[in-house]
Amino acid sequence: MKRNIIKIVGALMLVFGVANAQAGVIATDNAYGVFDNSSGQRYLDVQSHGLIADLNILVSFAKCDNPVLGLAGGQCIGKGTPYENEIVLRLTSPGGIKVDLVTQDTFTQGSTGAGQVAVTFDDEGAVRGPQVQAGVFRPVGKLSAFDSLDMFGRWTLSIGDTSRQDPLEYYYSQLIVTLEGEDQQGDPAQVPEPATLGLLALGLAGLAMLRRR
Ligand SMILES: [Ca+2]
Ligand SMILES: [Ca+2]
Ligand SMILES: [Ca+2]
Repeated sequence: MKRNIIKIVGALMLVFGVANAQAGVIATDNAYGVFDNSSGQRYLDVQSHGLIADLNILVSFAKCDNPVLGLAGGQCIGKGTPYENEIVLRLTSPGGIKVDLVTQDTFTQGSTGAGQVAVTFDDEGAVRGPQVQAGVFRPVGKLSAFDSLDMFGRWTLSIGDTSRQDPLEYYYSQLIVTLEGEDQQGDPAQVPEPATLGLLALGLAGLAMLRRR
């Protein structure tokens, strides 16, 4: 009996440990779209609560000379100027705080186009180059504006292309969050959560009661 209780407490702690390690992708959108002298929105719905220690967002897109790449993505087909200066991306929190990721003229017109790329916008990322490239880069605004907010609710990614021709293609996005109490690598912090401590106390109390019997 005592051994069973130890097993149960151990299993519960394991479950809580795993649930606590939720840094990483907390919401994804995959609704492909083409924007050309137009704008639109994509929604990233976060179902659980937690205070944000750090938030990054990955956006996969393509900005090529005509024609569009379509769902297949890949390299640019047209080899002319991709007009990367037309790209606009902005993230808005459930409570309405807006952070610009890319604005008009953040990038130069570009030369031949990078094809479909995945760019992670991260305050702690590298300094942006003049042209679109895949990687981890600092956004125009500061994503730290979202720090210590509850992540729960509907996040909005606004996507725009500011001029005709050479459409912006959107593929997918991911909201990546480290919660308070987790370290910046996304592992659970070494300090046990109160909930885990509570469980441990319950387990120990159970053991003590058994022993008394
Ligand atoms: Ca940060
Ligand atoms: Ca970050
Ligand atoms: Ca355009």
